[in-house]
Amino acid sequence: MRCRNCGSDASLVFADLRSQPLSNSYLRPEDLDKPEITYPLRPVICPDCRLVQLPDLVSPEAIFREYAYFSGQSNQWIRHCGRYADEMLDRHDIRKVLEIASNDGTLLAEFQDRHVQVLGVEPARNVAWQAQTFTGVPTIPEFFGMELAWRLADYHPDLIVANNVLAHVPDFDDFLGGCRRLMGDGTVATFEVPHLARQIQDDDFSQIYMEHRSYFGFITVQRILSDRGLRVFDVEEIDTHGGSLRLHVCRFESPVHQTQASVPQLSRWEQENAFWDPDALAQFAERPPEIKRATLRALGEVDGPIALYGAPAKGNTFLNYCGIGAEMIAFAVDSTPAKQGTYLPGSRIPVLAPDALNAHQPQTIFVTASNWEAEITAKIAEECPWNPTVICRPWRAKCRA
Ligand code: JHZ
Ligand code: ZN
Repeated sequence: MRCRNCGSDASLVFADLRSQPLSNSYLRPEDLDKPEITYPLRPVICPDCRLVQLPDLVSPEAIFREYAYFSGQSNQWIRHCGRYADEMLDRHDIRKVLEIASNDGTLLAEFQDRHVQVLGVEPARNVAWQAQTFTGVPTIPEFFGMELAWRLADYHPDLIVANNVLAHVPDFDDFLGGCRRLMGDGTVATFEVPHLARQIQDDDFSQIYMEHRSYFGFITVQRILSDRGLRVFDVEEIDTHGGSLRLHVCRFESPVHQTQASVPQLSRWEQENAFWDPDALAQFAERPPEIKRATLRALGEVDGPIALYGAPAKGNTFLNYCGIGAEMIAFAVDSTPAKQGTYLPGSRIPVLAPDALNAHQPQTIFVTASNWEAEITAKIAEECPWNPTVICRPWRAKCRA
């Protein structure tokens, strides 16, 4: 394919997870006797800018207009948002915030609580409706780009937030051009993106799915931004979604924000640890088959029914690649009302409310949202007095609740 960022021919395979249905396309009962469209999950590496990427086989409309992910389902995420708001208000003079991909308004509500004016942009109509109606966050139910930026030209945000959205963007020029259009010399934007190096270090291929068009190393994402007039002036490594980068960004020429030592330090670390070497990145392709074999061995040793706690998109990639379905997993539970009563795409494992655990009392619970392992394991210890075995990252050792 042609690299989404620099146009080079990108054909070095990063992983081959076979063909899978969209990972956030949970099935309703009436969908069970219909075919599922699958897409080849075979991200490739650009030899020049090292962007790991999937082709644009699915339109954003098809993925995002009705969405099953509501960020407020995790207490840890809500705490993360509160800490972020405090950090940014301590660091900058912020009176107005714009969040792109604001989901159910969980993060913007934290700024509202701190008497900051907020505006969200969220293309998933069902999620935007929840933000507007229940969270009370003004939300524009549209995709962000240059056209919307021009319409928002009079908003003048002091802070633009774009968490876990850059990976979904098909056109960096349009999206980042829109961000730059809304920024003045003092404006700060923060982008949180899963860090490719952490995914490789943690053997984590579960975040590879069609919605995630791009997978970022730091040097790569820094250059994607600078090629579009934006400068990373600071970078933090944070624990969300299995290990992410929080990029602090300003207009390239801004005299206000000086570039911190964290930026060259992380670039140097990636170069010194072979995360800037396309051939080294391509070695990751060997890991999914090994992880699949180890996982099936671990789950094959389990006596009795297994339940899942959490029905994340990343779990669907993992289950479908490993060929794990309803013959091995009795059911999944998830706190997201929109997911309850559905079936996981591909594996067709039924998704129930968490109280189903007590009704069935499975002796083994598998957590596929390894990024929420601590929070979910604590909930299991609290909600499941029969002390089930909790399996997380089954290709490693099992762990108990
Ligand atoms: P979670 C999302 O992916 C969607 P997913 C998105 N595509 C993205 O980019 C990545 O995040 C970064 C449930 N749960 O957060 C809630 C409980 O039931 O790992 C969720 O359905 N009880 C925007 O879907 C799922 O687990 C709990 O106590 O992989 C977790 O999904 C907790 C903590 C979670 O994101
Ligand atoms: Zn490239």
